[in-house]
Amino acid sequence: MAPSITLWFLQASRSIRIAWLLEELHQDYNLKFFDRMSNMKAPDEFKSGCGNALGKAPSLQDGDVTVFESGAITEYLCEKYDEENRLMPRDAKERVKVLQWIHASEATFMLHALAITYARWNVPAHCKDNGDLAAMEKGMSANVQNDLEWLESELSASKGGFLCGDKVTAADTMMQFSLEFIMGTNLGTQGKEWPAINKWLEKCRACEGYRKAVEKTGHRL
Ligand SMILES: N[C@@H](CCC(=O)N[C@@H](CS)C(=O)NCC(=O)O)C(=O)O
Repeated sequence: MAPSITLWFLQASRSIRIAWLLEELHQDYNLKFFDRMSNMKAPDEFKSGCGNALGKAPSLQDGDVTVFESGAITEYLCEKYDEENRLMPRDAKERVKVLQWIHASEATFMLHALAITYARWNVPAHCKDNGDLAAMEKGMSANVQNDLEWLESELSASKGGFLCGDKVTAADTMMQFSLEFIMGTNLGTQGKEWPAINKWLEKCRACEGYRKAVEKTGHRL
């Protein structure tokens, strides 16, 4: 039977969060894969077909339901398909921790890091030459470094090596992309090392579900 789920996937993007989650949930899905255009935007076919009014990735269709915003897609998929509560714990205290990371991945980590990306993309060339951009980045790195300190200390205290214990949860499937993006493009890191974060990223990359998602989608940052 054809899978009911279709993932609109843009290379390289937050879409990998959802592909990884679908693998962890053992759900089959159709993949609509698109490369970015030279201006980094999604192509028109993606924007007109994905069902997200903003034309952003990821977007997911499941039967007659369309969901976008990676955090909302994550909550939707867990509610519908995580019958054993592996990705989203049933226990209220554990569940709230996972929800906190799901929301922090976008509303804290990506928010602060993207301010730097947008500055890099948009400042006039002379600001790059005269050091203004570097000064801006230094100022904006304060928020990112706070976020990274928090994550570093949580991971250092984690007994199982993942964000919420010894198994992957939706906290990891959401947060991993944010950190790959921040570390991979040195957004606010200012040359500092984050050993617990790096170790956790290695652990995420080694997960079978993540490797399957990368293989199926061709995701590469
Ligand atoms: N908060 C949204 C962000 C969506 C978003 O900005 N997606 C980017 C890729 S990571 C995108 O579609 N960019 C292409 C474009 O703007 O055309 C989410 O978590 O899904």
